[in-house]
Amino acid sequence: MKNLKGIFSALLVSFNEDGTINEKGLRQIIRHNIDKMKVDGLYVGGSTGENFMLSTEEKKEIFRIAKDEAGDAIALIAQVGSVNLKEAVELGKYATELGYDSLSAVTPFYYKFSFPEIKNFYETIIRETGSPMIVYSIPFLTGVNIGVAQFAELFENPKIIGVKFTAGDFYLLERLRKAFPNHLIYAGFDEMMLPATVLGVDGAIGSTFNVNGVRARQIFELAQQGKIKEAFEIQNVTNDLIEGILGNGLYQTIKGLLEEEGVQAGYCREPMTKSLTDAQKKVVKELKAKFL
Ligand code: NGF
Repeated sequence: MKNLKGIFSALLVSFNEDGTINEKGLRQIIRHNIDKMKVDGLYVGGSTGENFMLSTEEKKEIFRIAKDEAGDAIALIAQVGSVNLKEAVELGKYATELGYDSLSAVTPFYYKFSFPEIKNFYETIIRETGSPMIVYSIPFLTGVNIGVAQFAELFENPKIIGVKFTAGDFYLLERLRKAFPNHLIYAGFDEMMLPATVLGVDGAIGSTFNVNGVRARQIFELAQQGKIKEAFEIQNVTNDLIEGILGNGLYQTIKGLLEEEGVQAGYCREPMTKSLTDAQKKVVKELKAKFL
C-alpha cells in the first residue's frame, strides 16, 4: 500500500451537456492534478465527483478511468459509500480489483441509522472486500455525528485506518488526534486547512485542490514546520479564492477555472445546475486572473 498521507484532490468529473461522462475531459482533470497540482493522491467518487447522482455502472467507469490514467503515479482512494450497502460492496470489490490503495465510505445517510447499523455497514464492506477503509464523516450533509467513543469502536477493526474529517468541530478533531495518534485523519474543509494541520491531521482531501493544490501543499507543509505566519498568509489568499468559488457555485466554478487552464472539465450533472451563466463566467475569469 502506498503512503496515504498528504494532499489529495477530491476528483471532479467532466460531464457532457447530456450528462454522460466525458472520458477525455476526466483524463485531463486527472493529468492536471498529477502534473500541475502535484498532488499526492486522488479521492475518487466523493461529493466533488457528483457521485451520489450517478448509476453504479457510471461510478465503476470513473474508478476504471482514474486508475487507468493515474496508474501507480499517486495514491488512489475510492469512495464507495452508498445508502445501498449492496452497491457499496459491489463498488468496493471493483475498486479493490482495480488496485486502489484504500476504500472510503461516507456514513450511511438519509435514514436515521443507529450506530450498530453504521458499524455493520463498514464491517460488511471490509469483510467482503478485504480492503482498508477510511470513514468519510461529513455531518453537515449526512446529519450523522460520530463521537470519540464510537470512533474507538470502529477503529477496533484494524482495517479501518482513518477518517476523512469534513467538519469544523476542532474540539472533536483535537480529541480524535490525541486518542488515535496512529490513525489517518484528513482535513475535509480546504478553508480550514491551517488550523486542522496545527491540530495534527495527516493530510487533506479537498475539491479546491483541483485548481489550488500547490497552495494547499504550501499551507500544509509550512504549518507542519511551525511556520504559522507564512502558512496563514497563504491560507488568507486561498480563502479569498474559496470565498469567490463558493459565492459563484462550487463545482461549476472549479470546472470553469479548469476550463480556463485548458482542461475540458465540462458540465455538472443535473439536478445540479449544469453550467455557469455569463455573469458567473465573468467571475471565473476574474478569479483566474487574480489567483491562478
Ligand atoms: O464539497 C464538499 C462538500 N466538501 C469538499 C470536500 O470535503 C469533499 C471540500 O473540499 C470531498 O472531499 C469529496 O467528497 O469530494 C469543500 O468543497 C471545500 O472545502 C469548500 O467548502 O461540501
